[in-house]
Amino acid sequence: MKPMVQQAQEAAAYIGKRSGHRPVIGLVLGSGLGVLAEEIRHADVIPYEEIPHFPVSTVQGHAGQLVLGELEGQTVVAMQGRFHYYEGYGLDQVTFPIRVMKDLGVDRLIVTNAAGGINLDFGAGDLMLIQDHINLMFNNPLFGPNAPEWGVRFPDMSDAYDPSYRQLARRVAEDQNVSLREGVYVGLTGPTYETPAEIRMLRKLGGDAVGMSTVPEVIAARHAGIRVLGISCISNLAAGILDQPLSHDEVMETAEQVKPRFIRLVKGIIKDIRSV
Ligand code: R1P
Repeated sequence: MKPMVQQAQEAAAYIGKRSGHRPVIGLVLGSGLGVLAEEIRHADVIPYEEIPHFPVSTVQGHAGQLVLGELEGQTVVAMQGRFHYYEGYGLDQVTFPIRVMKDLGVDRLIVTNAAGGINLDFGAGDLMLIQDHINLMFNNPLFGPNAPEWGVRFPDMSDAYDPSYRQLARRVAEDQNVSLREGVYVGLTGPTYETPAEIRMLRKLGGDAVGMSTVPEVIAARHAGIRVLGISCISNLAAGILDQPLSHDEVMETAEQVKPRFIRLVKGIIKDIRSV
């Protein structure tokens, strides 16, 4: 097998041939949130299976295609569908698209996800600005020999979620009169949802929301020197808070309701993200 660095270069070269857009902003769209990509103008859509070395999406609500084009005057590349560890991919594969984005010229990334609310003040349908994360996947996409072409051996994670971007997001939310929560995202492997006891533990550890993605992508992005903004859509309150079972259908339904607010907020952020 070819080294991942070369695989990413080949994937980026293929995308560069398929599209004339030269994106500088990357978007990872979470469960049910892929609809944002429909706002992209002059879009070139490339199904993942056509891109050399790219994994394919297997989860409902993740279309499995890259969308390149213009959004709010910026050239973007959006992942309409991401990869998760629980799908059986290694974290190097989960984060492969981030490497490809970097090779395409992306230096800013907006990651989004659907997450369960741990913080008892949160409600379903809230949007949460990710302040920081806790990696409870017991793995790291940087395990193994370091690729110096991609980044340093020991990346700093103290400001993984860019403070200036967070400030921008707060300002945009205020201008739009949208309530924006803020908190710590905890990344677990899934695919089971958490137990009530696990949720109590995560709350004690300082988590506000929980999900099965985002953390590896953000680690890879920071390794590559990409600045990151993260937004969680609180799709439900996590196990044990309300007396009801959790389901992916509910996650998708909430994403559907949040859609207009989510789209407006992210577009507002994209409009100004190059100026901060
Ligand atoms: C569970 O309903 C799924 O929704 C979230 C979880 O991580 C899990 O994959 O998806 P995203 O994180 O991709 O939004």
